[in-house]
Amino acid sequence: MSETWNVARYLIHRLDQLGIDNLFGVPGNHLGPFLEVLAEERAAGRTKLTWIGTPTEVGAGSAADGYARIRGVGAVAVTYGVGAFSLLNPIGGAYVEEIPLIVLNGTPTYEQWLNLRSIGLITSHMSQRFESNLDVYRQVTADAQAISIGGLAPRQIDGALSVCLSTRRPVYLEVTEDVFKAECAAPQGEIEATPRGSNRSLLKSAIEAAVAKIRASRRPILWGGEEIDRLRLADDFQSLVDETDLPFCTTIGAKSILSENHPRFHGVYNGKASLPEVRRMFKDVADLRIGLGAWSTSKNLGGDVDLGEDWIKAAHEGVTVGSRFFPKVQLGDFIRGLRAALSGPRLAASGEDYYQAGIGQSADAPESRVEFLASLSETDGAAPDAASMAAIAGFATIPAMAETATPGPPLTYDNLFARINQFLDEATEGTGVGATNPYYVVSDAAFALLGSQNLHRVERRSFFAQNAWLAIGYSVGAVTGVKLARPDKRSLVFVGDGSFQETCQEMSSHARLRHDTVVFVLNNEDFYGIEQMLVHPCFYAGQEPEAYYNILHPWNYARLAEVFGSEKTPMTGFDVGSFAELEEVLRTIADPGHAANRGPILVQVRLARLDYPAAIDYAVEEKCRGANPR
Ligand SMILES: Cc1ncc(C[n+]2csc(CCOP(=O)(O)OP(=O)(O)O)c2C)c(N)n1
Repeated sequence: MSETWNVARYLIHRLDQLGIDNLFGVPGNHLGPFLEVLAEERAAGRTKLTWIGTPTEVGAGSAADGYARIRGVGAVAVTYGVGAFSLLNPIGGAYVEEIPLIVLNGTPTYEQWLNLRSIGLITSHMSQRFESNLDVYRQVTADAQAISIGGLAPRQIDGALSVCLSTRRPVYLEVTEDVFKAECAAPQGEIEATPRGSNRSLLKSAIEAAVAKIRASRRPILWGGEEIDRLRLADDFQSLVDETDLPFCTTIGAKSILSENHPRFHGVYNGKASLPEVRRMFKDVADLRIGLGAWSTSKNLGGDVDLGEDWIKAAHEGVTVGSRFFPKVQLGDFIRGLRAALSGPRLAASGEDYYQAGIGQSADAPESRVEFLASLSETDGAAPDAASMAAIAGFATIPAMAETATPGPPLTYDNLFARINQFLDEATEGTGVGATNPYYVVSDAAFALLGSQNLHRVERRSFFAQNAWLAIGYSVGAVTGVKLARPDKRSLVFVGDGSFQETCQEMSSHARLRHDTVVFVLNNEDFYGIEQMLVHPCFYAGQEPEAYYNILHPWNYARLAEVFGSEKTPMTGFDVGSFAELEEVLRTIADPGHAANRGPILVQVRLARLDYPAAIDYAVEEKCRGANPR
């Protein structure tokens, strides 16, 4: 290995060590020297790092975010000012959603800064505020460093990367253009997350308080959240479930942390937007809710709150038991502590029912788990299986298609997602928690998210949405990173028409990279539906007109395939206006021999402006007098 190190090479080496194979971005002259060194390093066989140029910085940031959600960490590089400010939105999202990203920003040279200071000369993309980029990124990163001296770069880079891994949040490195090739010391060792331990006595107190509350309850339920995903605690969570036999829901943000075939899984709890059966169990049947790594966000709570004596919550390195708070407790320690405390030898040895074995032995007569489960389901007392979950979701309403090609009933959000659910299930191989499915689902915000939240995902970590930050259009860029991180899976994206208009050009990356991603553009007659629902829901009860600002310019979405595709990099567009056309497209997608599957597919699905997913019925019912409940 060559002995000479410079700042760019140092950084590339560190990205390699972190397992980052793809660097997303949009170039600019200030980034030029870095990209030259990258080419040299690749030519010398010293790095696998591959540059993935995307049409926009928002797309690059979203792709890096999607990549990092799967691989654990991602990176994005842009140019000063114009690029960096465009990238701000996805980095804000990664900050809020705790996605570790490394942002590299190439800045003007030292000489150019001196020119600005001495004679006021503004080089392209500079602002008069010397620290404008740095200051802005300090708001959305865990560490922000300006590197202008080669000799100091190793310390600044390593420090920031270590913060990135330890806090699971983005970090920002700006490097002056002329310093990328400046000499620096060789890297030492590897960068690792600093382990964060719990305070032993607070951990013990938190577990004791939680166990006492659980034992005093009769019907506790777990609520697995996003930190189980971010901290890779799925195995610990599953052990807790298996050994205690407690039922669990997840947040939308943690959807598919465990296989949704798990017998104790009871659906995605999202407040009033949950399936009625899920909400009934979570809110009415269960008498204690135990949030593990679940964040208090509006999309996780759908109009509800998670406060009170009937809640235990562990998140953000602390535990709340009713009104008591225990800081400095790590989620992993807490989950493992609960498991040890709740699954004593009595349970394991006797194989006895969880409730009969102690928990629930309050002053009241204990209720057996069988009774508890029976109360969850009117039928046989068992946890709902995939079919009954689908039925609960309204997924039983899939119209039966006649053999002959009739257009079928009008497409709606609910029957569309019912059919997609069936389509996904048809592709599943195997049963139980070991089942596999070839598809990865990425949902955008708005009605798409409400529709896709109950899709049945049999594999762990096979669904995500940017469900706290909720920048519309995120999914179309993010899925570029998903496919690069999980080439073995085929991604399905669900995105509203307004959201798609934000980032549609990111589909050109899908075509360029010959990804087989399928993007379903849900076109409710050129309309920002959720905005209408949030501000003036009574439009949906026929009581007021649509707001002018929610009306979009109509596009011919399917024809974007002609714009982004080429002979070498094909892309196919479909326009689906009926159930029969949907069937035809699904048959095409499932046919590996079909030419359309050589590249990405865009499916415009035409829905009515007045339609919306049943999950948000409650908004119309609560706010519009006399509205007909469906
Ligand atoms: C980047 C960004 N800009 C604006 C918003 C505000 N916003 C939230 S949802 C929405 C409309 C989404 O419309 P569409 O994609 O057509 O989906 P629908 O609501 O019809 O399901 C808007 C504008 C946002 N969340 N993100």
